[in-house]
Amino acid sequence: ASYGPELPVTSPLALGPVVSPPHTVEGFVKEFLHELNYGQGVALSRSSVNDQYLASARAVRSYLMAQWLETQRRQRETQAKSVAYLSAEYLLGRQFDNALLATGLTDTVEKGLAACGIDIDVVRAQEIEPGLGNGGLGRLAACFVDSLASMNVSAIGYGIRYEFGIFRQTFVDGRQVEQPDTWLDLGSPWEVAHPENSVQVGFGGRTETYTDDDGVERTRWIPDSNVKGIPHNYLVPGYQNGRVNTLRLWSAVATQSFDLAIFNSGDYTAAVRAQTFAENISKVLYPEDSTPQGRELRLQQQYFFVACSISDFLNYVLPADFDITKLPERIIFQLNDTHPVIAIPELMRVLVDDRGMAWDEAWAITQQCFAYTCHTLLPEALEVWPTELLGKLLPRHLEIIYRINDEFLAEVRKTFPGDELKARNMSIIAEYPERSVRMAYLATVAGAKVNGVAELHSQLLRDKVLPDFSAMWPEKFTNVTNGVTPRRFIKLANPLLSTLITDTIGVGWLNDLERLRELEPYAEDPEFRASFREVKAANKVRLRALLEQRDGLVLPEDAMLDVMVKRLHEYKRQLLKVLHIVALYDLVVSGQAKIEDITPRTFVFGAKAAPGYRMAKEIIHLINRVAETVNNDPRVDGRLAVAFPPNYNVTLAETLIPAADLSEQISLAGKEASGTGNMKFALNGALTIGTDDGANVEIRQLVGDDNFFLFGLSEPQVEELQAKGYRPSAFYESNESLRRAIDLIASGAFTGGDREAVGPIVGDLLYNDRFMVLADYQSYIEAQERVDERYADPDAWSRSAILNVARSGFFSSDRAMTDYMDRIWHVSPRR
Ligand code: B1N
Repeated sequence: ASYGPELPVTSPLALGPVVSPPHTVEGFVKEFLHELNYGQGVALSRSSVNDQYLASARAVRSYLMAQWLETQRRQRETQAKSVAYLSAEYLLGRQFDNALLATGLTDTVEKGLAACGIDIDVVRAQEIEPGLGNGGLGRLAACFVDSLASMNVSAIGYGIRYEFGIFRQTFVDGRQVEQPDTWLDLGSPWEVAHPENSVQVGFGGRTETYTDDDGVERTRWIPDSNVKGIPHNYLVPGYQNGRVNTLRLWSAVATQSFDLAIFNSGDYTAAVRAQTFAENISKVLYPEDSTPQGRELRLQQQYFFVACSISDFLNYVLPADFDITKLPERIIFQLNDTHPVIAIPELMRVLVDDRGMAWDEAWAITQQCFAYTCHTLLPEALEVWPTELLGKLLPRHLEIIYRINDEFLAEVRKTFPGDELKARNMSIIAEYPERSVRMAYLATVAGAKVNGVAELHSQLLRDKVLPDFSAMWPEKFTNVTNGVTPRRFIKLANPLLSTLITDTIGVGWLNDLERLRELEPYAEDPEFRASFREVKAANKVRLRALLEQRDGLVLPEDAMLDVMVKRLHEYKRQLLKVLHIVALYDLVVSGQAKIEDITPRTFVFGAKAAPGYRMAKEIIHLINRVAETVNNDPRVDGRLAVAFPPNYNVTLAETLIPAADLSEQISLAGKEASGTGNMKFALNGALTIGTDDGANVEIRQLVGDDNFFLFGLSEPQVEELQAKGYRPSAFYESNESLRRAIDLIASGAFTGGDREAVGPIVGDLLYNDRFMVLADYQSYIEAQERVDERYADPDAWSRSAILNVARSGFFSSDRAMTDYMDRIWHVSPRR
């Protein structure tokens, strides 16, 4: 309540003075009832929970609006250099609590609603999270915009307002069935549409050359269809600092001119179909994580949102009289993976064709305006677009790409004279298996900087993915290790831990997360350890209640909570986790171990599979079958339990992560670019069992070897084993526990005797095993034994857990933003 303008804010942007409602209970109630009565058009006594949610959200939003207008006004005044984050995904999570936290209104709103006879928790639960992303990459974008606002950096996020976000996962007989995510159905109180600021985007058609009035030969693109992009503004509030940035998401609709031509031809149904073409573009998020399919609609989405965004920035955000040659002084476009890379030829087209700039000047500007972040190492995840498809959809862009490539290859030939193989390897255009554009190469050639997302990843990116480019331009390459926002993933997700931290080290750590270091001495304090354990226990109670109410799952009490939540991918190795569970189960049912000697553990999985990823779906089925068998076997007596709540999302993560004891980060070394869930667990006091992969490496270095359970091959060892010829069956034959576990699965013990149901998984493990599950099995089991030993000593465990929290401040996304500002963007926070 001590925060925010109590007095009217006058803004020349507004039609009149902008008045923030008073930050008092009465002030909120008045605003709330106004929204309920005049916005929703219902009386309090007759209002539904949804009415109450929408009215509360709009009331809270009105507090942010005054600050948003003020932020805009200041930005116009200072014309400071801004960051434009271009991302096809933003996995935002629920907005309500985040807005309350940012404005400092949590208590006020709770009291105000209570005064109206409304329980704030019921209102909270009504919000459907905007799931406009697949996983880590989309969530990272959401953390970054949060940090930029919280650090008072002038920034704007651009993306797509998908009508359907990531699918809702259900299980039918243990198999994944996808349901559409109808997140907009009950209204979306956090967005403001501005159809009057819509942008027109072309597709298809042809190019032609002509001579302009000055006698200069020019090119123009004549598209054969147009689509209109409508901006939807989302407010991105900084944490109690008065700044509210913008996230601008585009939705596609048909244009008048598009329809008209066809209407005039008298073909009414064709005109209606054209409408569908346009509206399909922002219809649905592609549910592929890490292995994008090269579909035409995906390229349409990519071009659509970057063309809208560039046009918006140049024509609406910049002042009308802006000198376009100064563009690099005003903007840096950060490309979130290759999805927005078509922005590079688009900016060239706008500068050269639309604004009449000379090619060389336009290219020099473009090269300063983009930077590229790579998020993967998997070769199948590097986007390439067949030139046939790209040229049909964006003929002018393909010409521009060819010219960029010609000039680039001339430079390559100068740098490496006589090395024609080098030129072919580095070409932006691949010739095999079909002629296509390598988007990562285009981004590297055009970008001022290229970064990976963890130390190991950036090193492998330089050495393995783009070695010729890093030899040519070593200074272009840098690392920025990912981070997560402590506002959402500590303060909101773990209020009890937050209170304990504040009681111990005082306020101020939420936007200065290195201060968690001050907790280190308390790792030795028995009283603090006890309080820390109480927090964990309470978070488990909260999780049990949620899973029971959400999914009808009843978790045992008093067990170690062992959690693996992330997209389902073979490289992430959920199967290794399954083998561990099956091996423990086998010990019990075969009588090799007494059930009393097994550490009680509850295994929790959360994972969506891409709908077309067959093996991933088989693995989901297997997990569910193992869960059913283990949970219902009386010999196990509930000491081992497996829970797989469907539809893992940001909202579930916020309750699950704070309850976890053990964090599973078990990808094959060299495959997980970074991981960000790993950071959230460490910050919430879980210990990690993990490979030397992605950001795990840095987590272990920071928290200390003694407080991290490392196992498995290192990346060089993986390479070595690959080179000498990996034979998974050799591991199967020589390891009894492993053999028994695989045999048990293969026998149909978990699938009601059906051996065929597990055939693909077993066959792949024994004869292919691309991600070396069997090679790392023994090491994993031994590490799990060390986990059990440590867990048996609650004080030793708590000590390690506390040290994980104290030493993980580095993983704040605020730090990541500082690194981007220093190494890539060369912008600084506003005062
Ligand atoms: O990006 C995260 C990393 O922490 C993860 O390690 C990485 O796997 C993830 C195509 C992707 N890489 N690539 C994608 C997502 C959607 C899509 O259509 C690729 N996601 C990642 C943040 O750096």
